[in-house]
Amino acid sequence: MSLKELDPELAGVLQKELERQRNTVELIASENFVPEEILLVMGSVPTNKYAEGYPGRRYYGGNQYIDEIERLAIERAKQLFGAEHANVQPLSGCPANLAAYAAFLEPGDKILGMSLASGGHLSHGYKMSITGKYYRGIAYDVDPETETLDYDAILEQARREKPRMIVCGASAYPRIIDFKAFKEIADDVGAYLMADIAHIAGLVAAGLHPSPVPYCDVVTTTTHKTLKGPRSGLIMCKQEHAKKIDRAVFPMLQGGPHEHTIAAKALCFKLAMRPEFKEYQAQVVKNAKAMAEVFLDHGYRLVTGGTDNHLLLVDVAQKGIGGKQAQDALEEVGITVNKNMIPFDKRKPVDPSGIRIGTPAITTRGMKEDAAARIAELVVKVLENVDDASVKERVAGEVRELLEEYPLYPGLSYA
Ligand code: DSN
Repeated sequence: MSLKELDPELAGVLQKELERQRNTVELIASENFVPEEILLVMGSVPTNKYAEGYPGRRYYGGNQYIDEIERLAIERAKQLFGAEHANVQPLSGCPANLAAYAAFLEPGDKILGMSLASGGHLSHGYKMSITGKYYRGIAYDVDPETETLDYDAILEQARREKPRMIVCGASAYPRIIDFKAFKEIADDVGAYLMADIAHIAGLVAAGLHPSPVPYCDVVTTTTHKTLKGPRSGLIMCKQEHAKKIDRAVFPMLQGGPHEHTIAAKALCFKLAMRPEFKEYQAQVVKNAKAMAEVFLDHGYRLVTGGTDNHLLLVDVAQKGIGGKQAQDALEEVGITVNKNMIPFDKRKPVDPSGIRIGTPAITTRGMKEDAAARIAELVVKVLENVDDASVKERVAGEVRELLEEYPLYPGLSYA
């Protein structure tokens, strides 16, 4: 029986989501489209299996092939990132971060992480997150003038605050992060150093962004952003911390690992070692730069003045538009972005001053600089005519026309 016959209601909604993905320009910097083979593996039979423990040390029988799958994922993750140890069981980014803290810290210990407005993440010790309730989160900001990381200022703050752990890595920072500089700061104050490379993991794997692995006690990431794998997480660390990390993931925080997703991660890591992956990541960066140029040409202010990676932050408030208004107007024409705080934002997170734009998803669809620039022109047209229905209608038509050249999952159907 087909899914459509078994559950027409669900099949219908899945089809609508597929069509939405096909018919919109996806510019959310943390999103991507996985290869169909990853979709296939995510829907595979290891989902039926309980496998608490680690390869060779399971609490359930019947895990001989599951062990092989998990070992493949571990070995490939280590090879891809040059890591001494990898734990492939974290369910996603926040659980990976919590496990990293749980491995190294006691409740109440101080974490020094990047502030949300500067581009940090909730799970880096923010008060609304469990990481800010169990641990004491202190935030560093970027430099108010350049909006880039000021390593001297962070060093001073670290000397003052004496954190037990320093967290580097960001969700909305368009520039290169100097992990070596962070290591020097961590060593100076005797703190552990953690990097959360969820956003830039693909660039790091491709050698297009310096790797934190040689410098950090622990490195966490999601696997579904620039890395283009299943929605999941990964922790890497030095061998000396391996036991601590493994124990923090299981049994401290998680139960049965999602081995079907671990299988998909094994495939993702293999694909990330291919030359095509490196070319893809290089194109992601080129596309982001091409978009940045268009915004600058139209007089828009970009946070830090541009980008070195897969994303840019456009200060729309400077043009008299709220981040939410910009996001909504773009959604109307079939362009998806997210509203985002900018450093030292004077507006509230629900309607901040910026929008964040990323190129991983459009690059996966095959777009190069010309298409990226064309999209940026369409974004500008909408931002300059947020209340003009006829302009938005014309842009929506152009969006549909453009997307026809870049089919997504052409053979897939749920309905
Ligand atoms: N939600 C991710 C992002 O958009 O950056 C981070 O968790």
